[in-house]
Amino acid sequence: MKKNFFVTTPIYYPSGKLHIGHAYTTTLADVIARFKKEDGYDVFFLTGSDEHGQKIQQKAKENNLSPKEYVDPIIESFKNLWNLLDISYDRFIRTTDDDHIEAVQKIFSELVEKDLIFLSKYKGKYCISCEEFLTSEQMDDFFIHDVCQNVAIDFSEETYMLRVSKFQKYLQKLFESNFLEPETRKKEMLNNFINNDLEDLSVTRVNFDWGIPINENKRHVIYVWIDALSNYITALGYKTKDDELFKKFWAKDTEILQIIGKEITRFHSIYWPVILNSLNLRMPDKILSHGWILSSSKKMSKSIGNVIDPLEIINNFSSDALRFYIINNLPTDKDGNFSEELFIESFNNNLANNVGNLISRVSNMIIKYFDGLLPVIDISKEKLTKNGFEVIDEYKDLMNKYNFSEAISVVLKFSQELNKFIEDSKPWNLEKENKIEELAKVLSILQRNIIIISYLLKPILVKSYSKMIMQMGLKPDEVNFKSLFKELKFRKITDKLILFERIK
Ligand code: ME8
Repeated sequence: MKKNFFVTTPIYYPSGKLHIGHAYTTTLADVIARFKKEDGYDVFFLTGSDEHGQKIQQKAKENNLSPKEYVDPIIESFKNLWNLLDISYDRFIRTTDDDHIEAVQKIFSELVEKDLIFLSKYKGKYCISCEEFLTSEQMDDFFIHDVCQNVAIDFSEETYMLRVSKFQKYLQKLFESNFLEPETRKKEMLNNFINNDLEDLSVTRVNFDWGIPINENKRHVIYVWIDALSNYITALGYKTKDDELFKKFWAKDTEILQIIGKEITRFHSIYWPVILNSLNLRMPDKILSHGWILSSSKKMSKSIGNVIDPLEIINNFSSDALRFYIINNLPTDKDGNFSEELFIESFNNNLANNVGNLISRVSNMIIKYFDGLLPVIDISKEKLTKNGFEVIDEYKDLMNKYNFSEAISVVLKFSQELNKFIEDSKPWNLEKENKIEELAKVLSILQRNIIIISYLLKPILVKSYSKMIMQMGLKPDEVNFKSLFKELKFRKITDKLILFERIK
C-alpha cells in the first residue's frame, strides 16, 4: 500500500521580511518531506502566509496602503526566499485565498450550529504583536508579554466565544499520548493552561475589519488564529467542492506532522485539537514544537529587531550550506544559536574537511591509480560494507522519529570513520608495494560507502547531491533506498571537483 505523509509549517505573518527563524522551521519541513519521498511516501507539504488581523492592518496603515497592497509584495518575497532555499512545497496557502475564506466561514457556522461557539462579551489583555489573549502568567507587572516584550492592550468587546473549557477532559486524555513533542512542552501546557482553569476563547473581533467576516453577524470578523489554524485543512480542500486532497491527506492512515516554534504551542496543542474535535476530525500524529534561534540570548524576532536575513547567508555561501547548518547545528528540542562564525566553523569542519575531503581524496585516487574505473570486486563480506548498511537503517530510524540532527550526525560520524580508514589502510603505500587487488578493495569500499553518505544527505544538500554522486561515477537517479543494497555499476570518473571549498 502506498503510504501518505502530510507535513506543515506555520503560516507566517507578512508583517515584514522572513528571517533565519522562519527558514529554520521551513527547512525542517522540507527535509522530512524530501526524505519521505525517497522512502516511498506520497507527500504533501504545506506552507503559506497568515494575512489577516490587527497587526497587519496596523502595518498597512502605517505605510498608507490597503492591507492587500501591503502584503502582496511581502508574499512574493516569501516565495522568492523559499525558491532560493530549495523549499519543495506543494501549496502556498494565503489566508486571503477565496477557497480558504469560504471554508473558514463554513467551519465557523458548523461550530455555531453545534453550540460550541456562542455570542458573549470578553474583557482581558491582548498582545497585538502576537495576536494573542494573555493570561496573567504570560505578562509581568507592567503587562509586558514575556515572548515579544510588547505591552498588552486592554480588550473589552462583544465577541463570539469558543467553548474550550468543555474540552478539558478531552485534552487531558490527548496529552497522555505523545502527539506533542518535546515532553517538556507537554508539561508546560498541562500546568499552565489545561489543568488550570481552561478558559473559553474569544473567536471574533469587532473593532477592526481586516479579517474573514462571519455569515452570522457582519460586524464580526473571525479571530486571526482560528482563521490561521484552519489553513491546515482548508488548504487540502476541506469544505470545498474539490476535497480529494483532504480525503487523502487528512485520512486516518496518513502520517501527519506539524512543525511549529515553541511560542505557538498553546494554539496548536490546545485550540487546534479543540477545533478538530469539534469538527469530528482526526488529530495530527505529531506536533513538533521546536526551540528558538537566539540572537544575543533573546529570541530572534521581527519585533525585537535582532534578525539575520537568510538571503544574505544564501548569497554569501549557498542554500545547501544554510540547510546543512539548520539540520546539523540546531536540534529541535533546544534553543540554538546562529552566527556567521558558528556557521563557517560548522561548514568547514563537517562539509569541507570531513565529507568533501573524503569524496575528493577517494575520487582522486580512483583516477590516479585506476584511470577512473575500479575493477569489480566482491566487498559484501567486509566490515565497513556492513557498517554502511547499518548506517542506512539507523539514519532512517532517526529520521522517522524526526530526530534530524541525530540522523545527520550518524552520517557524519561514518564519514569520519571512512577518512580514518584511508589513514589506516594507506592506499598510497599499497600502490608502491604493488598490492593492486588490496588497493582496489580499499577504494571500492570507500566508493560504495560514499554513495551511501551522499544519498543520505540528499534531502539536505539538494544542489550538491548530483555532483557528489557523479564524482563517484554514478548518475543521481540511479541511487535510491533499494539500489543502495544491490550491486552498483560505476562509470569512469574523469573530473576532479572540489565540492565544499573551505570558507576562509
Ligand atoms: O506565529 N527561532 O507567524 P510568525 C525559531 N502567523 N523559529 C522561529 C523564530 C526563532 N527565533 N522566529 C520565528 C505566526 N520562528 C503565526 C502562525 S500558524 C497557524 C500561524 C518560526 O510569522 C517558528 O516556526 O510569527 C515560529 O513558530 C514561526 O516562525 C512564527 O512565525
